[in-house]
Amino acid sequence: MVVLSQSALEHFSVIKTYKPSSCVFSEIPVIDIKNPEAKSHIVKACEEYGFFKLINHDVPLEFMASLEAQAVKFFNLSQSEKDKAGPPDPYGYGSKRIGPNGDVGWIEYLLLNTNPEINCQKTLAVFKDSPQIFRSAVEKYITEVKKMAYEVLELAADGLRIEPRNVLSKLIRDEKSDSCFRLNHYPPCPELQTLSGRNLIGFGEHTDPQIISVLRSNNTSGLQICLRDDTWVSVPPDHSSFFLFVGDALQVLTNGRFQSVKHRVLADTMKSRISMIYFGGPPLNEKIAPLPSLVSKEEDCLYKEFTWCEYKYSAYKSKLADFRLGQFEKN
Ligand code: GA4
Repeated sequence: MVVLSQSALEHFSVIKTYKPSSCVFSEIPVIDIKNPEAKSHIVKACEEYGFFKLINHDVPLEFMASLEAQAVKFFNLSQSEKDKAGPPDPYGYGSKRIGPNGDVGWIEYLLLNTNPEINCQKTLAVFKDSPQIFRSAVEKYITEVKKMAYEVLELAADGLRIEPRNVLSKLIRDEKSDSCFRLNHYPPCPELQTLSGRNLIGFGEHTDPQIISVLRSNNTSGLQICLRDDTWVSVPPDHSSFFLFVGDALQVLTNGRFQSVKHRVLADTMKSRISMIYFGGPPLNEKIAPLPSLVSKEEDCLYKEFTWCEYKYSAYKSKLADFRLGQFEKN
């Protein structure tokens, strides 16, 4: 008989469970960034799914492996050590609680600003003798992933035939860009499967507020995306590729031509899932509105103009699953 600890039971009562969905996303768009047709493939994938897998990139695999090793090292520390890097306000270590409004999941994480000077000290202090190794692994990885994200946004602009080709990438390239980075650990959860045959939610359904998100995970499954017909499909993991997500701000900039994708992560019953995600956001004072070249007549403009700061503020007042763009739509 499986005996659940009291604390596990308490968590299961608040964290949502789902009947396992066996549907694997077999048509996942796979884009070779070096293919001469990549620009049109990216546009098609962003229009149809708001999501794609990117292969043949130049991010060294050893950068992914070293950062994953650092993440494992951190998450293997005792709870009291990890707690010293918390709470996430919004940066720092968090466990089970996601955001400030009562969302919870079977997860622990480190949320960092991509500018290491911001809010990183309490995290680095936990690495005691080797904070520089962690910091350098994060920096090397982020530098390469950012370069790749710029390239993807430039290819997207080419594919959309908008000019200049850096009209999107400059927003996340700006030195004041408000981008962040998260290391997630979804511990395995064998008890729940045995008890009820259901899956436990690791990170609940949501869209990312930023422009673009770049995810890399180890080879443990769990990521699901929601298709336009509202069905959820599982994305097979691939530790040497990246998965890219259109965020809400890119939906607005493209006047809804690209759509941000709802996604979630389910905890695995047997294996730990480790993921690292770069969220490319614009500077806080940047005005976000549909690009004029993507709006033929003024009446076709779907969104009101807002600053990234206003959007972020409203996101932090919302629950994870809320439809955050609703209040910025024109009627
Ligand atoms: C979702 C995307 C990123 O992980 C994140 C998340 C943030 C958080 O975990 O602090 C939010 C969530 C995310 C959207 C709505 C708000 C803010 C939790 C939450 C309930 C770091 C982000 O930028 O927005």
